[in-house]
Amino acid sequence: MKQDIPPERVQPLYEQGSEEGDLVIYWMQRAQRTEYNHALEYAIHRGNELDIPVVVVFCLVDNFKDANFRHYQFMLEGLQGVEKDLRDRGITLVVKHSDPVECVSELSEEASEVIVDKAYLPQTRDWRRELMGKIDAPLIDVETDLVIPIEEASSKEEYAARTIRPKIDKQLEKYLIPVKEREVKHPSLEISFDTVDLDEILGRLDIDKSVEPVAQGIGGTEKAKEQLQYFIDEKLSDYPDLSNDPSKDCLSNMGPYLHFGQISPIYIALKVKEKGGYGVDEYLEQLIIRRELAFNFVYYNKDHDNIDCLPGWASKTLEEHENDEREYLYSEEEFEKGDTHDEYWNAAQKEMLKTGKIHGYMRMYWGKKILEWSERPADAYQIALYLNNKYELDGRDPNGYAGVAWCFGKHDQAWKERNIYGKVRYMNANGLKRKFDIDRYVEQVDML
Ligand code: FO1
Repeated sequence: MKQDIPPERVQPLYEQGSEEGDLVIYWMQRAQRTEYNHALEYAIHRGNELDIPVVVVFCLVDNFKDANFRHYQFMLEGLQGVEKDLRDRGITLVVKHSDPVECVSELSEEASEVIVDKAYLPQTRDWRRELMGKIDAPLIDVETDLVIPIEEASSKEEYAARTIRPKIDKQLEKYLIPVKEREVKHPSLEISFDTVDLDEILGRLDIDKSVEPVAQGIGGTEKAKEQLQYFIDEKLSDYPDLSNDPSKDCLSNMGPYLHFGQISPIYIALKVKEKGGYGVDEYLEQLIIRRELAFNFVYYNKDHDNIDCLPGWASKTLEEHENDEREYLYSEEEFEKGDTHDEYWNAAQKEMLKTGKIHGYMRMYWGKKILEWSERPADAYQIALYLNNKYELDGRDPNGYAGVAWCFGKHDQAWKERNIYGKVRYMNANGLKRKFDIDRYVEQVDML
C-alpha cells in the first residue's frame, strides 16, 4: 500500500523544545482547507498517537506583502468554511489577529508538537525560520500544496518546463494519491481560547482598503469544488482547443483557490483524471508541470521578484536593446488606469481591475506590451509585478511571479531578434486579431 503521507513530505524544522504540552498545534498558514491536507492529517495522526487533542491556529496579519482588501475578503470567506469543517471533525480553529511568530511561539508553551504546512516564498519562509528561535516545542513542516515535494522534484533551479517535466513525471505514481481523513480520537471543541470573530474582523484589519472585492461569497473550498466540477463537466474536453481564446471562458479558474490553499492540486488532478478523455493531458500540464516549475523558480531564485532573475541570454538581449526608440511610453498610472492607445491591452487591464484576473493568453500580451511601452525593461518588470500583485486575486503567488518573468524571457527560448524585445518572444495585436474574435473579448470586458 502506498503511503498517503510519505516521509518526503515531512521535515522536522526544529527538534528541541519541551514535548510536555497537552496539545498538538497545527499552524495552518498556506493550506487553508480541511480536505486533502497532509499537514492537518499528520497533526491528527500525532494527536492520536500522543493521546492529546489537536488545535488549529491561523494568524491574521495586517501587512501581508502587496495584499489588500480584495484578497483578505476572499481569504476570510475561505477561513469561515475551514472553521465549520474543522468543527464538524471535532477540532477547534483559533484565529488570532497577530504576528505569527509571536502568536505560535506563545501557544507552543502548551504544545507537545507544532505542525506547519510548507511555504515557498520569502515572507512566509522567514516566519518559519524566525519561529525556530522562539518556539517551545518541536516544529515539523509538512508539504501539501505541491503534487511532488519541491526538493524531491529538483534540488536546483530548473531551466524550463522541458527540464522539470521528466523529473516530475517519473514521481507522479508515488505522490499523486488521495489523502485519507483520519478519525479524531481526542476532540478539542471543549477547550476554550480567545479567538477572533471571522464575521467582523475584516473591517478591523489595518490594510489597504482601496481595491474593491471582485464579488461576495466566492472564496472557500466549497466554491472551489463547485467551480472545478463545472469545469470538468462543461469545459475540460474543449480545453486543448479553446483555453487560449480570450473570447471563450474555457479555463478552470482554480488560481485564487490554489493560491490560498483552499483546494489541493492533488484533489484537482485526481478529479480531472477520473473524468478522463480529451483535455486531461493539456490541463495537467498546466496544473502540475507549469505550476510546479513556477514554485521551483521562486524557491530557488532569490531574484524572482526582479529582472535579475532572467537567464543570461534574456538579460543580455534586453540590455542591448534598452536604448531602442519606443513608439509609445506610459507611466505606471496610465497603465494602472488602462489608459493606453491599445484597446486590447486596456481591456485586459480592465478585466483585471474588475474581476481580479486576466485571461491567461491576454496576460502574456499584457506583460509583453508593458515591456514595449516602458522606458527601461527593469521599470516595466516592476510595473507588471506591481499591477499583478495588487489586482489579481492570485497575484503574490509563485505562478504570478513566474508569469511576469516569462514575459521577459524566463522559462522560454530565444527568438528572432527585433526592436526593444531583442531575442525575447514578441506578441502583437495582429496576432490577436488573426487568432481570435478579439473584439468580442473587448465587448465582454466592457459589459462586466
Ligand atoms: N497568510 C497568513 O498566515 N496570514 C495572513 O493574514 C495572510 C494574508 C494574506 C493576504 C493575501 C495573500 O495573497 C496571502 C496572504 N497570506 C496570509 C498567505 C497565504 O496564506 C499563503 O501563504 C500564500 O498565499 C502562499 O503564496
